[in-house]
Amino acid sequence: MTMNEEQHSLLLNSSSRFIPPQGVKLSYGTAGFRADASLLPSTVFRVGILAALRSLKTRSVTGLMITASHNQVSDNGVKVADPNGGMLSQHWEPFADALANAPSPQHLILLINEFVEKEGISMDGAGTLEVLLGRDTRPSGDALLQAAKQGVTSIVGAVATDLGILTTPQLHWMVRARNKGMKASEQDYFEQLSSSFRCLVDLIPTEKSKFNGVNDKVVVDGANGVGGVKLKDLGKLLNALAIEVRNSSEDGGVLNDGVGADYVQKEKVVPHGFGSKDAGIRCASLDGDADRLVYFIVPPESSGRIDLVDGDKILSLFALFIREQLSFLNEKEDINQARLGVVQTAYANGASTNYLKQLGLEVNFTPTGVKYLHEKAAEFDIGIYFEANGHGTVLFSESFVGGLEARTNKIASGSKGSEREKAALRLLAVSKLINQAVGDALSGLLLVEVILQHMGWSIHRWNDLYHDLPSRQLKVKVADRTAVVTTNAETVVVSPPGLQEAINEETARYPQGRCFVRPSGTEDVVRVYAEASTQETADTLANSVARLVDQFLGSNSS
Ligand code: 16G
Ligand code: MG
Repeated sequence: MTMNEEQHSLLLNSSSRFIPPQGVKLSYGTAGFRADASLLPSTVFRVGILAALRSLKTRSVTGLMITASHNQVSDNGVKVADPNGGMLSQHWEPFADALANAPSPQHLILLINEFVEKEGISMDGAGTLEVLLGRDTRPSGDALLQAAKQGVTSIVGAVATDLGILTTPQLHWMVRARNKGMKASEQDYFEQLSSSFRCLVDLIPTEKSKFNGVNDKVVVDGANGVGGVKLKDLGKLLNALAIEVRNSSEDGGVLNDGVGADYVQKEKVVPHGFGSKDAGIRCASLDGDADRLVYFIVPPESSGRIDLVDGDKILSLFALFIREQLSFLNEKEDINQARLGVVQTAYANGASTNYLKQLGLEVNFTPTGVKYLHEKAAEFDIGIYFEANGHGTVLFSESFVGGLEARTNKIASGSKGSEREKAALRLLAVSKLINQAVGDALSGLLLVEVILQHMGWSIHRWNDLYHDLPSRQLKVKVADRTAVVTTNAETVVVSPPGLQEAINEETARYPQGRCFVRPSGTEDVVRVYAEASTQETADTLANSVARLVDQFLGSNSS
């Protein structure tokens, strides 16, 4: 089933215009290819081919996003959105790696022929064959998007639809919507988010409708990326919420430079544009492509430090709200015991896990990376997943949403239903508000905001749900990070032998000590995470374990 003459010459022609840089090996990694933008044209071109083949295989629309998220502005990256709006199917990742690294057009064509045969893809150009393309605000984005277009259209019959500048979650949302036959434009995205937000506001219990927040405005750091601009557009559709956007990329700041969710979460300091004048008010930070969200508080006399309200706390807030709605629903066991599950990674603060368990929730752990958390969360009727870094969402199963729809259809709109009916309406609105394809800072922000209004809570009240254990993260440069192999959602090292025993021995010396190491999926380092009862002991534990990692794998070891 090899390709015909037309296809062969089309690929040969186009790929000879995109020769890969010498001596660079790229890997699809945790979430797509990332590198200095100057190295990427051939990779992006080839990912265009990949996305078109994925569309051909699934007979559905796929997506291709050009972004390097929270990385510096000179970097860029590319990833594929699968037909369901999620990440590229993991069993295609090795093919993505092979494609990106094929040294010549001839090798590339050979690889495609082999793969197409193995996957039983017929290259007949029939049926849906469309790839939606999006990019963030990076200056290299436009040229790379053109390369992606050429890659897509190197497959006979494939159409590349350029959607211009989007957040990553918007593109994923659109791919999902298209394949479900739903309205899928950016305007549709804004309308769905704003109307479900309004619906949730209308369902706020009257006794709580007077918001007790210290300040009824949320101030958002847009990382000088795409998120701030989009949030301004979305904000125009919301009456019940005042959003002030700073670092929106329109005021000349540099993308991810001293701003954004990654910076705020890792450094725990105020981003550029924020300071003591913001003491006590509700602040939030997006990352460069708006798929991460964290909140923070500038304490009085902060000297630059912040109180971080991270992904774990967002998860806890969502879990609390959803659990409350489910308890109303289940009162008469009408919708039978919906299965609610939460998913975290080892980076979740131990205090958050304890809190969630105390609520009686089932807490699951997966390795780092959205694709793993998402997959696990999809096993539940309602699955809430978050990484501490602010990446997460709430997934609703189709059958559960079907049940809610059947129940809420009976309720005349505008009528004052029972608590149970309102709970069903609220859950349905949440399922429409929060992005079902992937973690989305904009929809996450709206859900946080409306839940705070619903509860009548300030950010301080929310932040007081539990107190984080002090923690420390370090990175260690080693000769070969792939020598570290882990199991149990990255909490246990199985190789090199002896390292885990040494970590256990060290950790046991610290009250409330917890520590793990793992190879990064995005950087050439081994990461160390430590938690303990005080900041000082967390720091000491992290440093001691970093030394152990160095002893076992140090740059000088063979
Ligand atoms: C990527 C992942 C993020 C993960 C991070 C870990 C996606 C969309 N993004 O940014 O979820 O937390 O990698 O990086 O999956 P690390 O492996 O370098 O620690
Ligand atoms: Mg991101």
